Amino acid sequence: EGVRPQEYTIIKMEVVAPFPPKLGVLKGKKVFLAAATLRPETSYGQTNAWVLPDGKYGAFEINETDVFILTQRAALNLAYQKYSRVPEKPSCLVEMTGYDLIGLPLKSPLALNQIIYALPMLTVLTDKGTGILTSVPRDAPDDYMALEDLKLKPAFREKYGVKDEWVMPFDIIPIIKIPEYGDKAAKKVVEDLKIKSQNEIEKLAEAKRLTSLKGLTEGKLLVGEFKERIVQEAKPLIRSRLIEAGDAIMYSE
Ligand code: A2H
Repeated sequence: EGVRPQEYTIIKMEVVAPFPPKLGVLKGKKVFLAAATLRPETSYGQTNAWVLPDGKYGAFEINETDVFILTQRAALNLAYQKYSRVPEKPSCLVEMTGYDLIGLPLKSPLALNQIIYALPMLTVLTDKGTGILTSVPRDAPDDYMALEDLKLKPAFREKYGVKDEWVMPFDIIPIIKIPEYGDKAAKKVVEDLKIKSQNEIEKLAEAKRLTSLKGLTEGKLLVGEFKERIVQEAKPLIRSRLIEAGDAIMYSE
């Protein structure tokens, strides 16, 4: 844990009805996977959500209309933050594991892919953020490698009941161009460092270090309202747009 609070943006990834039996009690409500990100400006390039298969999650009523799926720890944190109506002891409408979420179809704000799916990632931390991530494999080395594992390893897909069509067609859209790394920065750096799996945590940390700073200061948006702007200028503007539209909230821990 750092000394300063970390400010995340929670992206509201809406679960498309009809819900599976496990989420049946939520019928008629607006239900979102609540994904914590530090890079809301990459939302255009979302290809899926990540959940931890063995992770414990719950569905919590956030205000009159919205239900968020996230860890209980994150729900408790939200209860003390201003924009939510989560009572101090948030009650869980239904408990679930990551397995119950795999394959859920989602509509996510700004995503150029209309429908994306929740997929398994083995390195998701349940004591950080909401325990749910949005995936942008063009720009995030962790996301790139976890998606490669699913694409290239049929046994891995089978183990988690992941259908081919939830994985295959999504990461073709360029979002950000970094002079040194091109418009597929995560792929470039992962290949340069010869990373072979999502479990190579130290090498992936190095890949993130290399892409993060350059991405922020030299990366240029290739799509959307703030096209041609440098990432660090576009980030607060895109975050504000998302929040004003009711598609995101701030979350700190
Ligand atoms: B970032 P920091 Cl495009 N477990 O979002 C593991 N990782 C988590 C997490 C959790 N519970 N919650 C959030 N994260 C990820 C986008 C992104 C991110 C891009 C590029 C880099 C990047 C799309 N995924 O992060 O340790 C989320 O992934 C590079 C660090 O709090 C979140 O931002 O600094 C980031 O880690 C927060 O990491």
